[in-house]
Amino acid sequence: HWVESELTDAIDRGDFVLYYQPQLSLEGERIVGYEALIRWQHPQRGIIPPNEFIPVAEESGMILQIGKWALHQGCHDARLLPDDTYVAINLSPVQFSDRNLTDTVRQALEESGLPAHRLELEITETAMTMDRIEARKVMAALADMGVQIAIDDFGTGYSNLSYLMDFTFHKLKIDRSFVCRLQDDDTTGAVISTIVGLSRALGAETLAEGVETADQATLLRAAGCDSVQGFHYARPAPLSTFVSANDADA
Ligand code: G
Ligand code: G
Ligand code: MN
Ligand code: NA
Repeated sequence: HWVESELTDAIDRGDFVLYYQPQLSLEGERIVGYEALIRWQHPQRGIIPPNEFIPVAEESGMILQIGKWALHQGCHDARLLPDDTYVAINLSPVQFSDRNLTDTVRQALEESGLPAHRLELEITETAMTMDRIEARKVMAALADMGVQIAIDDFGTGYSNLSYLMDFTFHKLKIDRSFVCRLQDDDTTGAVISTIVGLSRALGAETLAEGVETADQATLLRAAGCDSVQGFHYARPAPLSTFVSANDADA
C-alpha cells in the first residue's frame, strides 16, 4: 500500500505539519491552549488526514518517529504562542507503551526550552488499560516532570472507575459523541454533569470536545464544564493563524 511505503520518506522530506485548534475556558471564553492535530502534506496527493495514515504508522512502528517529531515540533511551536497557553499533543497507544517515552518528552522540553506545564499530553483510555501497572508509572513520571495529562475521548472506552482513581491526570476530555446529543434529550446533560462531578472528585478539570453551536456551549456551561473546543469557536488551522508575523520570525 502506498501509505506504508511513502511514510518512510515523509519525515525526511518534511511533509508533516501540525495544525492547531484552540481550546477556550467556558468562563470568559479566553483561549487557554491549542490541540496539535497532525496533517501529511503529500507533494502529489495533497493533505492527508491522520485517520488515513496514523493506523498504518502504528502498525509499522513508524508512529514512534512521527510522534517524536510531533512532540518536538509542538514544543517549538508553543514557544511562539502566548506564555499563558499550552499545547496539547495526542499520544498513540504505541508511543504510550514505548519505554523511551519519558526521555523523548524530556528531550523535547529541554531542546525547545518550553516549561513543562505548557505541554499537555492526550492519552486514550484504551492506551491506559493495555498495561495498567505500567501506565500508572508512566503517567506519574510525566506528571512529576510537570507535564499536564489529559484523558482523550473520555466515555467511549472502558471507563473502569475503580482504576481511574489510580491514575494521575489533570483533565478529562468529554468525547464529541456526548456533545452531539446534548440538544436531543435531558439525559445527556445529566450524564455530562456527572462526568464533571467525577472529574472534580478526582481533582481534574473537564473539556468538552466537538462544540458546534452556541446552544451546546450554554448547556455545557450549565453542566459545569471548565473548557471547550470545537468548530463553533475555531477549526484546526496552521500555527501562523495564531501568531503574529513578527513572533513567527523570532
Ligand atoms: O483533525 P482530526 O482529523 O485531526 O484528527 C483525527 C484523529 O487523529 C484524532 O483521533 C486525533 O487524536 C488523531 N491525531 C491527530 N494528530 C495526531 C498526532 O500527532 N498523533 C497521534 N497519535 N494522533 C493524532
Ligand atoms: O480524537 P481527538 O479528540 O484527538 O480528535 C479530534 C478530532 O475532532 C479531529 O479530527 C478534529 O478535527 C475534530 N474536531 C474538532 N472540533 C470538531 C467539531 O466541532 N466537530 C467535529 N465534527 N469534529 C471536530
Ligand atoms: Mn485529541
Ligand atoms: Na477526542
